[in-house]
Amino acid sequence: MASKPIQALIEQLQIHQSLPQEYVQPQKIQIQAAAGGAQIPVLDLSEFTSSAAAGGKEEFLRELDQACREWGAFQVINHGVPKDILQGMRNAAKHFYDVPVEEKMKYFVTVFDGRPMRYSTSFDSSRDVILEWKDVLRIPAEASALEADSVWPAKEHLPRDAVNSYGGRINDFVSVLLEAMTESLELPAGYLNEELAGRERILAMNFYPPCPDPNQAIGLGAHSDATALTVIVQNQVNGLQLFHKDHQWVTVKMLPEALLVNLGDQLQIISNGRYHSVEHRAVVNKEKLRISVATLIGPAKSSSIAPAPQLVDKTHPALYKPVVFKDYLLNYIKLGLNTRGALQTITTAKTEAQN
Ligand SMILES: O=C(O)CCC(=O)C(=O)O
Repeated sequence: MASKPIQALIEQLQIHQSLPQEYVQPQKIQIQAAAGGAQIPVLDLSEFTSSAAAGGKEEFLRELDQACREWGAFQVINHGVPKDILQGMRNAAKHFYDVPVEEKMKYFVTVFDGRPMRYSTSFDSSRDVILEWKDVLRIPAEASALEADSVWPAKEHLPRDAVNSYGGRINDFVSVLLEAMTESLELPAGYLNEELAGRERILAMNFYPPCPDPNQAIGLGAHSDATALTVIVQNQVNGLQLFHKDHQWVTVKMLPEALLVNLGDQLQIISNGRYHSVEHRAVVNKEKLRISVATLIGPAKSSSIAPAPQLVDKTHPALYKPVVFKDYLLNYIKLGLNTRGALQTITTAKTEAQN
């Protein structure tokens, strides 16, 4: 059980220079990604949004479909979110990190109780036996001036305009992307945007400080996201790894102005397993602070999620039972960071027969 952020540990570590035992991962976790050149797909969204694009919409949809089936993740360029808004978000996250940790302790929580603002460490520091080398601030992705006082840190700790501008533009981007996915799945126009109407949008600012022994620690343990999709920007430091069945763990080499998209469990369910939620983790390093900002996008908590009827037939039986997103989330949190654990609880006998 961790009673303070890693940032608060660091001064002590400068004296001891060794990794506290509670952060040492078991030997069986292979921290290093396989060497080699595998790289996740890069998609140019302007091929979907602009009628003048050279590659053409069909080609974009084909690449999107392949990326969602094979990787469950991709980078997007020409996504429509201006560079200054991306940089504003990175700066806002760094601004929060630079606030003295004593001042931030008033936001720090160790319980995972669904409150809208959570500044914490590890995944669930009240239960994790081995801790992740990560502090995180989780807040709603957008907030009105009135709401912000209760669900965001104080203005002087987090620049609100920058976060709101980013949250709004990412939401627009997600609407376009969901429409493209709807087309690539050959679902009726608007299908995924309707499934995700009134969507949950959480912004997680992840802080991975330099670690005295990165080969023994992990920043974020392997998992797939409970949500529908996650959009990530980061500072210039890589560390996110994705699992691919042929290449094993692949370190994402993030293009500076790209958005990274990870598919989550809800898209795997809605697409009846045609698209898959990607298992991912974050590794740490000895020299540099890594900051990633993840926008986690899920259905409204009360939405019932099930495979799209258009994707279910005799040869493609429903692989998942319908589930209310709120119940799925509660189960996911109860199981802890556990790859596929929550998905397994809603798989049908057909899924088991296929595996
Ligand atoms: O740090 C990263 O790049 C991954 C973040 C992430 O997957 C998450 O916050 O859920």
